[in-house]
Amino acid sequence: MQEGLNPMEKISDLFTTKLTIGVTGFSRSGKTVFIGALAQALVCADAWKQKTGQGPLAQFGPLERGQFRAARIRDDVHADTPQFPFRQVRDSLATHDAAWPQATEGISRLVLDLDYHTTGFYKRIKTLRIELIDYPGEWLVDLPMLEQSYAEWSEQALALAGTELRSSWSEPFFAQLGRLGTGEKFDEEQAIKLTGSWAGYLQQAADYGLSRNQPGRLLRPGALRNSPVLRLFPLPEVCRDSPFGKGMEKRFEEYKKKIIKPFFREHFKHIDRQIVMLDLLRVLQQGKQAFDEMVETFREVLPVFHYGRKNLIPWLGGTKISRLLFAATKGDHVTRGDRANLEQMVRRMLSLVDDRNELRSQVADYEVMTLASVRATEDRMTVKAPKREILYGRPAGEGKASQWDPGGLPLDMPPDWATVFFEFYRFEPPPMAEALSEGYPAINLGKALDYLIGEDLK
Ligand SMILES: Nc1nc2c(ncn2[C@@H]2O[C@H](COP(=O)(O)OP(=O)(O)OP(=O)(O)O)[C@@H](O)[C@H]2O)c(=O)[nH]1
Ligand SMILES: [Mg+2]
Repeated sequence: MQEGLNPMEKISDLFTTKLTIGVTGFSRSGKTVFIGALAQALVCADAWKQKTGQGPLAQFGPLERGQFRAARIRDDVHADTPQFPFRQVRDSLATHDAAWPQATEGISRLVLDLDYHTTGFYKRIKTLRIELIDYPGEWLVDLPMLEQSYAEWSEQALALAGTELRSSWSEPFFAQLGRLGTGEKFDEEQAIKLTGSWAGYLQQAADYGLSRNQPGRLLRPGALRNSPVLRLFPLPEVCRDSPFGKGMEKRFEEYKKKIIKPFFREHFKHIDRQIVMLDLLRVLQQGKQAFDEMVETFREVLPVFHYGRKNLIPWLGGTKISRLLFAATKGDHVTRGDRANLEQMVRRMLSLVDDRNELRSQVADYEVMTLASVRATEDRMTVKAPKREILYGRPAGEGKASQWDPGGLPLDMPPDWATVFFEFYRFEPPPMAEALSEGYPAINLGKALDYLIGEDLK
């Protein structure tokens, strides 16, 4: 129970059911926009109560059945952990010159109390508390490091850094490494410099859309920025026996113990439902290498979602995630007909990832959806024959909204890269005059919420 609550609140807290919903995905995948839009839609749900099937929460069962009463943001709960910047997101989106919210870093949470009527004969009012936790997908990518020694990790990370595409970004790191002696003393200044080069290389790879970037905290340090435990990078065999190499090895173990494990123990372990934001469109636009790495990264990370005690991380004592939703985000960037294709692509990508059928056998329940948390485009048709679907919106850098043809999504999986023609326009949010009272227009936001918690409002 929370400090600072009055006695009535404390009593009602005892009868409140609680659910923790994890929201993850790589940087720029759409976590902040999703949480901001979902919270705004819940707070504004009243506006849509008489209009079944419309509004941002269309298909959220409890609202459509008339069970849902109201949602309240609870600033007083978990007042000691970073709070999701709900108001900043709203101030940025719900204004005349709407703009996407700023990138966020690290972990944050938003707590909402949802009041609803029970479904039985005696209609009682109950409260479901949802805690939305926004955490970087980059942190999950560190998981395989737990199983590795420093030597194993170094060999793998250096080999990856030397591959085509990545090698142009890692060159400064390798040049610096070449000047490191084989009997080097441990020197913090040296460690800072090399970490800077390694982090710079990782950032360039991430900006390009590549996903196997370790240590993930170098990209998303959260509260640990500048902390010595984040001065970590791989070393080749010739350097690993020196005092410098031994110092790095110690740091690697410290990183596992003090950074990776606590995140899983303190946060991940308590997640009941999980949504994974997947910006497949950007990966498709970047091409084969970004796509292949994403499949590989998912293959390594997927076991973390295994349900129950026999999960990949035995020291954790299992995970509780009973519903896992893969959301193909920014679904308003493809034409209407392609939204079903996008969902289908994610399903096929998951079957590439999951060649041992673990999703079906080890994950409690999972679903795939195309999602646009804030819809920035309208669906239109061309006027002249042959008519085809196009998007109406304003890509970044354009003065006004007009019609755009993003091309079609590839139908094969893995795609035939030579024939992929898809253009990702970064659409700006339109002015949304009624956003403060009605929420933002969306695609499948209510459906996503219904999958995650619909059955819990009984
Ligand atoms: N059109 C459209 N664009 C979206 C949507 N969601 C996210 N975006 C775009 O994706 C960008 C990143 O979204 P965020 O929600 O900030 O992504 P994030 O996962 O929180 O990223 P980090 O804070 O960097 O980890 C936004 O600035 C938008 O350009 C959406 O529903 N529709
Ligand atoms: Mg964010």
